Amino acid sequence: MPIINEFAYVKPATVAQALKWLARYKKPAILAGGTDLLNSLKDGSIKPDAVIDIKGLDTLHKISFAGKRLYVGALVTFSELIEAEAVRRLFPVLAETARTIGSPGIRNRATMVGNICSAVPCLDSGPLLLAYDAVVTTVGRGGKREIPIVKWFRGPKKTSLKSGEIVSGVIIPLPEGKHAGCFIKLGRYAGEDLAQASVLAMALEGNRFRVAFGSVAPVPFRAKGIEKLLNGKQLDARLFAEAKKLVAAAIAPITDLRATKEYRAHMCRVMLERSLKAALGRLAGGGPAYGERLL
Ligand SMILES: Cc1cc2nc3c(=O)[nH]c(=O)nc-3n(C[C@@H](O)[C@@H](O)[C@H](O)COP(=O)(O)OP(=O)(O)OC[C@H]3O[C@@H](n4cnc5c(N)ncnc54)[C@H](O)[C@@H]3O)c2cc1C
Repeated sequence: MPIINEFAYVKPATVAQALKWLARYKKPAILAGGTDLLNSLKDGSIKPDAVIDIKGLDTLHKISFAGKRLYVGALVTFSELIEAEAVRRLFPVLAETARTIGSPGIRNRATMVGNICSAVPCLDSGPLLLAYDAVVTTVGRGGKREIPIVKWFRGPKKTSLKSGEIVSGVIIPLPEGKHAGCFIKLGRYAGEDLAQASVLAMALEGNRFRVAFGSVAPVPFRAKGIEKLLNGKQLDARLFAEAKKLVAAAIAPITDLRATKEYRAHMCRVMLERSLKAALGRLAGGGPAYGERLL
């Protein structure tokens, strides 16, 4: 499918220059890896008057770990996240999540920041960043902002980014004490498929839990009711059954070409129990290994 809409193409060398270009056009679009943007340009769902290619902004292309916070710059791809030493050592569930995205070709181009800027309900970074209480950092001509991820997603394809701003990166705080996570994604087949539903469970020392869902509501979200039920308790068969009963009220799935809402709801219950058990197993130093298929 060709791109038939005309637009200016600019490639700034600095963030300041990018902000200047952003202010100059009425409907600018930022281009990072292009894995979503190019499709939107081709199908005409967006018609920008300028495409601002930020790939030359080296300051946005860094991963660092300091002060118990992982910083992921806007140009860091999923492949780079999987390879990063701090991610492998301290955030294995981040690598587990990143490995489920698209294919190696997509992961080599697609950025985590582009993923949260596209903000489709099935984005895989959503549950992960919510479970970590991540913070989105932006820069605009009015200055810098830090937006808690819980306030970032405003609806399908809607975020808290203001006009004239660029996302500079994401801060992912390392939780206090020992913790382990598990991401399970339901897809129609192995390969390049978007999530029909996804769950990220995190177990922290002291019987504390974080649970986030994706693809079963207009935006990814933390299931606070389920967390409240589980926190402070030893999980047993009765508690798993009670937690699964809360799933229906927590999610709002739809029926679309990828799945029925009934199937999504059923599988969310299955994935909730499996992800919690896997997170607890990992916290205890056992398996299943990160990346092992649990569906
Ligand atoms: C075949 C295929 C398979 C896929 N599989 C998955 C999958 O399994 N799971 C999944 O979650 N996603 C999947 N995706 C989507 C995923 O590739 C994208 O969401 C990707 O992460 C977006 O990053 P990007 O760098 O390519 O962004 P781009 O396409 O360049 O941009 C995406 C959007 O974000 C905006 N944007 C980008 N960077 C910034 C910034 N720094 N500041 C402000 N706005 C910005 C752009 O203007 C655009 O609106 C798939 C895509 C394809 C084509």
